Amino acid sequence: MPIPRMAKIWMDGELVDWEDAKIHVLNPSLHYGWAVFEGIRAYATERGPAIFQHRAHIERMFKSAQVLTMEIPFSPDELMEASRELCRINGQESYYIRPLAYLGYGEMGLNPLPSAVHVMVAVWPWGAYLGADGIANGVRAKISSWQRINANVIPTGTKASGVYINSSLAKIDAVRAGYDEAILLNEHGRVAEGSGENVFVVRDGVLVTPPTSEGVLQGVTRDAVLNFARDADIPIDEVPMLRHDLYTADEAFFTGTAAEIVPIKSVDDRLIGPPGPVTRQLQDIFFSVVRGNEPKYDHMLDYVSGS
Ligand code: PPE
Repeated sequence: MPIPRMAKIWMDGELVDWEDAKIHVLNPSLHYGWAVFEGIRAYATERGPAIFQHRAHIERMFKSAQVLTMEIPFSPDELMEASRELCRINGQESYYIRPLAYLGYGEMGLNPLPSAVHVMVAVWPWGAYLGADGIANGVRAKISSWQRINANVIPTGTKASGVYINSSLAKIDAVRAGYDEAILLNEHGRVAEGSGENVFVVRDGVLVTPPTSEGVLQGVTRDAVLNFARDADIPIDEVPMLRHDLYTADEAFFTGTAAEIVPIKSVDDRLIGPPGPVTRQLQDIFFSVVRGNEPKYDHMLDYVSGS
């Protein structure tokens, strides 16, 4: 996905011109994948761009940093203000927001502790992650031969950069085989998640998703969807899932910040079907909330104008 060039990037408290936001090639985070990040979206609303579940994302980033023993030299409020500021000055209606905490240049070797921690935040418009047609009509998923990392390999609730080698290996295989997205199984052979999404099925009217103890990221979108479902009296079951549960689902979908809510129309060529009523209902609620059209859920939005 080519990144459109914006005016400014935030680096350690300074607004830097887009093309000057550079680091040294001997940066240890580049060599060892030792960094933590978030993916956040700001949506166009009548009151200007609004960031969905901003604090939840930033809090997760601090938890990721805590696990990696990285001390982020800014407060959550400072990082949130950095994102709001970038959304205000880069002149777009909607954005993907990417904060990253990484190590500084100076040390090399596998002990990250002597390296200073730096933070950058960048924003740019990012359209439908799995395509507009994917959101409308569903995507074809393939179960990966790559196993999802387990919590004793790298903590799975941690959005660490290096973890994404696992996701990317799965993504490559799925795309090369002609599918849109991969679904990874955990070390027990049960369903974990997509390369960058949580996965849900609907079975006999019940919304089912694996619990985080299955080694999946506690997705902010996943939490929001569970919340919307609860409020809409859709029964929920967070239980381990087998691939059989995917193949025989009444409905299935992915959730993620980049992906949003994407129906899954088939898994390993077993047809699930066009987007079903529960998927549609949850998509409708989600897109209405993020566009600022649901007063009940307005607390989930951080309006960058501050009003
Ligand atoms: N699982 C994984 C492995 C994952 O990377 C994400 C987000 C999710 C689940 C959903 O989490 P949430 O966004 O909080 O609902 N993936 C991010 C990175 C995607 C990328 O290609 O980069 C994202 O969606 O921003």
